Formats: sequence, C-alpha cells, structure tokens
Amino acid sequence: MVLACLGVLLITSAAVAAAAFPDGLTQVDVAKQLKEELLGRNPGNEMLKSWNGEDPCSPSAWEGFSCQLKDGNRVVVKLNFSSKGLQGPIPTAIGSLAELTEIDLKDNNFTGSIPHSFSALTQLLKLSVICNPFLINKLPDGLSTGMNFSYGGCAAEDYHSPPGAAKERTFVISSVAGGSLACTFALGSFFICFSKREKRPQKTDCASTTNPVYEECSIEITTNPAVQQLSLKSIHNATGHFKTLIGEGGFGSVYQGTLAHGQQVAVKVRSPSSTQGTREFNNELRLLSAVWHENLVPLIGYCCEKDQQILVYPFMSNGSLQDRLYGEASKRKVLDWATRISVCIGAARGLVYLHNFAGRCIIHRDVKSSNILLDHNMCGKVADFGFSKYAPQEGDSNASMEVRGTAGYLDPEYYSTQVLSTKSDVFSFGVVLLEIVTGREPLDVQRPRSEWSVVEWAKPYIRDFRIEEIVDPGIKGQYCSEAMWRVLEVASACTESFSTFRPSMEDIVRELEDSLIIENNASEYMRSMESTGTFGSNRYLSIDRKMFGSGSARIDAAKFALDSARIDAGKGPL
Ligand SMILES: Nc1ncnc2c1ncn2[C@@H]1O[C@H](COP(=O)(O)OP(=O)(O)OP(=O)(O)O)[C@@H](O)[C@H]1O
Ligand SMILES: *[C@@H]1O[C@H](CO)[C@@H](O)[C@H](O)[C@H]1NC(C)=O
Ligand SMILES: *[C@@H]1O[C@H](CO)[C@@H](O)[C@H](O)[C@H]1NC(C)=O
Ligand SMILES: *[C@@H]1O[C@H](CO)[C@@H](O)[C@H](O)[C@H]1NC(C)=O
Ligand SMILES: *[C@@H]1O[C@H](CO)[C@@H](O)[C@H](O)[C@H]1NC(C)=O
Ligand SMILES: *[C@@H]1O[C@H](CO)[C@@H](O)[C@H](O)[C@H]1NC(C)=O
Ligand SMILES: *[C@@H]1O[C@H](CO)[C@@H](O)[C@H](O)[C@H]1NC(C)=O
Ligand SMILES: CC(=O)N[C@H]1CO[C@H](CO)[C@@H](O)[C@@H]1O
Ligand SMILES: [Mg+2]
Repeated sequence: MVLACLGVLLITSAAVAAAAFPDGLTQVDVAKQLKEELLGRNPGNEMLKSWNGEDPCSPSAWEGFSCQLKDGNRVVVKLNFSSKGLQGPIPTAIGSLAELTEIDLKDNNFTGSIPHSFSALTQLLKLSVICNPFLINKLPDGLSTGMNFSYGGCAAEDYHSPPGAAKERTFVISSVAGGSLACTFALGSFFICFSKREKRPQKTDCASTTNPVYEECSIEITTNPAVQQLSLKSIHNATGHFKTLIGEGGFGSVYQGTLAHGQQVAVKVRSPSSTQGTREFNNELRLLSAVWHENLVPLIGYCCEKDQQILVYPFMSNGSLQDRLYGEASKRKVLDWATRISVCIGAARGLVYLHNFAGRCIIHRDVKSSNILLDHNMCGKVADFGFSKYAPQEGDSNASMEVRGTAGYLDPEYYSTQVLSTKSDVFSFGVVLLEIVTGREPLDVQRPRSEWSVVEWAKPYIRDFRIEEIVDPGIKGQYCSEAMWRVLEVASACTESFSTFRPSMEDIVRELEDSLIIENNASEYMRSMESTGTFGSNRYLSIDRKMFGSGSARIDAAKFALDSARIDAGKGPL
C-alpha cells in the first residue's frame, strides 16, 4: 500500500517536471545548454563569464535572468540579453524555459531565425529582437499570436526615426504612414498585410528544391521586413552624394550605395521630369512593405523629404537579366542556357506569389527583363512594383486604369480592352522567355520591319520547328533541345492573343522546372560521356522535335532524353 502511494507520487512529480522541462531536463540542464550554445559563438563574452554556479536562479539570479517563486521553486520568467554583444544563432534552449513571459534580445547581432523551440513558450507575452540586423524576423508557427513581438532597425543616427518607441514594429508602421504628407496610403490594408505575413509560415522554396542550379538561391538574411524611413542626409552619405550611377529607368536614376551597417543598396531617385508620379511612389511603398518573398526585390527604405522621392532596395550585384542578355555585360560573359532558365523560374515564382497575394492578387503590370534582377547567387528576383495594382474584384468600382507598361511587352488584349488580369503579366513573361531564347530585344526598330517585334518574328519559326534559326548565337549548340522546346512551348502559350488560352504562372513554373531538370540531366549525362571518352565532340544531344507529335504527350522526358542520347551516341563516330 505504501509502495503504491509512493509510486503515484513519483509519477505525478515526474509529470510536473516534464511539463516544465521537456525531455526530463531540469532548469540546471537547460541553463547549462543555453550557456554552451552562446559560448560557441561568443567566447570571452562578459555576461557569459559572470554566469557562475549551476542554477540561474540561485543563490542569486544570473545577469540577464529574472526569476520568480513558483510551486516552491525559483524559475526563470524573464530574459534580458539586450546590448550584450551576442552573435550567432539564438539559443534553442531558451524554448525549454517554459515559464518565460518576456524575452529581450535587443541590440545584439543574432543571426539565423527565431528557433522553432520558441513555439513551446506558452506564457510568453513579449519578445523583442529589435536591432539584430542579420536576423530573420519571422515567428515560428504556433507561437501565441497575442504576443507583443517587436523587431526593426537599429537606432543609428543614420535612421530618421521618431523618438521613444520609434523602433517598435507597430511604430514603424505608423511612422511610415504618417511620416510625410506626400506619402498617403491605406492603413487598413497595410495592417492586414502585416498580420498575414507574420502568420504565414515562410517557405524557402529556393533552398528546398532538389534542382541543382536552383539550390544556391536562399533568402537574403540581411533584409529586414520593417521599411525604414531615411533622411536625405543619410542617403547622401550612403551614396557618396550620388556618385555611382548604375542605371536609368522610367522612375529616374538608380545609384549604388552602402548603408550604415554595410548593406549594399540601390537607391532610386525620382527625376522631376518623371512621368511616373506620386501615385507610383505610393504604390511602391504600400505594396512593397507588405509583400515578402525571396524572389521579389524588397523595399528596405525610403525618403520623401523636400519633394524628393527616393526608394532604397538591396543591391543586386549581378544586374538585370536584360543587361546580361544584350547589354555590355553580355559581351563579357554569356549567360548559359541553364542559368537563363533558372533565373526565369525565380522570377516566375515571385510572380506566382504576387498573383496569389493576400487572397486577392497583385498584378505587376511591368514584367520585363530589366525588372528581373540577379543577386550574387544568380537567383532571379522581380523588381519594381511601381505600376502594380490589386486586381479588380467583383463589386469594385472600375477604378480608372489607363494602359501602362512597356512597349514590346504589352498584352494586346489588355491594350485593346483595358481589362487587366494576371494574364497580362503572363503575356509579358512570355516575351521575357523569348528574350532568353533569342537574346533579342522585344522591340527593335533597327531591324527589318518583319523582325521588329520578337513575338511576331519568332512565331513562324517555332511553328515550322526551325528553332536553330532563332536561338541566341551565344548559346548555340550549348543547350538540350528538349529543354529548349519546353521553354518555347511555354513562351508560345504565354503570348497567345487571347488571354484565356494563356497558362497561369503556376503552370509556367512547373513547365520551367521540368525543363531545367531535363537540361541539367542532359548536360550532366554529356559530361559523364565526355569524361569517359565514349562520346564524340557534340556536347549536347539534339532531339528531333517531330518525334514528340505536337509535344502534348506526357512522356518521361528526362528518361527519353537520356535514351535518345544513347541512341545518338550509338550512331555517333565511335
Ligand atoms: N536593386 C538593384 N540592384 C542593382 N541594379 C539595379 C537595381 N535596381 C535597378 N537596377 C539597375 O538600374 C537599371 C534601371 O532600373 P529602373 O527600374 O529604374 O528602370 P527600368 O527597369 O529599366 O524601367 P522601369 O522604370 O520601367 O522599371 C536597371 O536596368 C538595373 O540595371
Ligand atoms: C533590459 O535591460 C535594459 C538595460 O540593460 C533595459 O533598458 C530594458 O528595458 C530591459 N528590457 C526589459 C524587457 O526589461
Ligand atoms: C554580425 O554577424 C554577421 C554575420 O555573421 C557578420 O557578417 C557581421 O560582421 C556581424 N556584425 C558585427 C557588428 O559583429
Ligand atoms: C507592446 O510593447 C510596446 C513597448 O514595450 C508597448 O508600447 C505596446 O503598447 C505593447 N503592445 C501591446 C499590444 O501590448
Ligand atoms: C558617412 O558618415 C560616416 C560618419 O558619420 C563616415 O565615416 C562615412 O565616411 C560617410 N560615408 C560617406 C560615403 O560619406
Ligand atoms: C466605370 O465604367 C463606366 C462604364 O462602364 C464608366 O462610365 C465610368 O466612368 C467608369 N468609372 C470609372 C471610375 O472609371
Ligand atoms: C536524370 O534522369 C534519370 C532518368 O530519368 C534519373 O534517374 C536521374 O535521377 C536524373 N538525374 C537528375 C540529376 O535529375
Ligand atoms: C555569372 C556571374 O557573373 N556571376 C557573378 C555574380 O556576382 C558574383 C559576385 O557579385 C560574382 O562572383 C559572380 O561571378
Ligand atoms: Mg526597373
């Protein structure tokens, strides 16, 4: 009898301990683990050195810890590591301190993202990660939505922030809204967008994909979702008084610069003569602050002082797709076919996100190769939401929609009916696909009349299976025909005159991904053939398209490519 009672007692106390510390850990174990995790990247840190003894709550609380008596034990209820010069990832062990109500990690240099273990902190009321410039400020799933989460930039004099709680996220939003009379926009949608973004689990498509070229792309960890308002002075400082001009566009000039904490930026200054007025500026602000995806170029700052309208973006070091296709840079180093496809996959994914944004959709309205930028990993990102517009929904008044866009990319149906839909972006994207295939500008009046428009020029060749005659000379003989055909089929479908015949961006992404797999597989296969010396000089296989019928039959194309390569190889000069 006594034994049985003891047994029950043991079980219940074990259950309590397990509730507080998962995996049978004690507070002492967790504290030890926490210290070890921090020491890894912060040897010699003063605060860590002061953590003596085993229990962070006794005999006296460690620096940065606050404890409270609960059920006879002193347990950690607050962590305050603000301004302790800490680096590296946030310790996952913190998630095991189940009684935590407040965590302050302000003013450090934590990197990575907020650990998933934090979702076990059911008592947490406040979490601050303000001023950790390299941290991804995304809450893990399951963390209480009622919690007060603050993140944002540093209080460097560089930043033009209102006093007091200016750095709080909630305040950043209102300062963006009220910061300048010139910048007016709908607060309602702004807030909705923000809360939506926090809840949405961030999928890092780029990193999770198995396809070889794409793997290198990852989310920029240096970017900060809170858009900063910058002073004109700091913009002057960042750009060295607008010293390095990197481009000119419809909005104005684009300069290179460096922000206070070293981030490379592109600074867009609206020229007084710009035809894209205040409305575009406001559009950018409203849209870009809420929209977040690794294949979109985020807005990181803006300035609207003294009638100047300036937008600050992260610098995309490999320039625009256009520059790489037929600019100066293209002459120095030709983009290979696989990279062209992977850049377009990136851009297409960005557009899928826009087209499905917040339950309705955002139409880009100016999809073109100069608005697809390449980061240091050659990951393609869509830029410039200046023309963007939420798609009209049923019941909306038909807001005035004068035709905007760039000649050569314009959807003819949109042009003639002025009815805007996501299929207009699809058309423009199809033109970009033709650009990567042909290496030609969409509209070039220097050429013979019949070749002015790349869409009109290419169509008969595609119809007659004469693709060798339209492919960019720079990649001639360096592509897998099957991959090329897939892209051309997508491009043809995208540029159909009737929008109903065009595919959706989701379909396009799938097709392009298939195409890239085929291309990579074929080139890998060829390399292995070359290295074993069993294959002749033909680097890439060539498949006669007619064998596919009209290309509608779904064959395991990668397998087919390999089989025919074998056939070709067998026929080749051995
Ligand atoms: N974030 C950036 N990083 C690097 N280069 C950029 C960036 N943004 C723009 N550029 C460069 O500046 C050039 C001009 O860009 P801008 O967006 O002003 O004009 P555009 O894209 O030609 O036309 P539009 O005004 O219709 O977008 C681009 O072609 C690109 O080379
Ligand atoms: C953390 O400590 C700093 C000073 O060291 C203080 O300014 C800040 O308010 C504290 N944070 C919390 C949440 O108590
Ligand atoms: C912060 O961490 C990043 C990434 O590890 C590093 O590049 C940067 O130099 C660090 N900054 C400071 C001030 O330590
Ligand atoms: C969140 O915290 C900030 C500053 O600590 C405070 O001003 C704000 O009122 C809090 N918000 C909520 C919803 O508790
Ligand atoms: C910006 O200002 C800092 C000091 O405030 C200075 O060290 C730096 O050189 C300046 N940068 C430029 C480009 O003027
Ligand atoms: C909406 O369309 C109607 C005709 O269909 C037109 O008379 C009206 O001016 C349009 N409204 C706006 C705001 O463009
Ligand atoms: C290439 O294709 C073969 C046959 O379909 C497949 O087994 C292999 O996994 C593919 N390799 C890559 C890298 O996709
Ligand atoms: C293909 C290409 O030119 N890639 C370059 C992109 O930018 C990085 C650094 O900015 C270069 O190292 C790559 O060579
Ligand atoms: Mg642009």
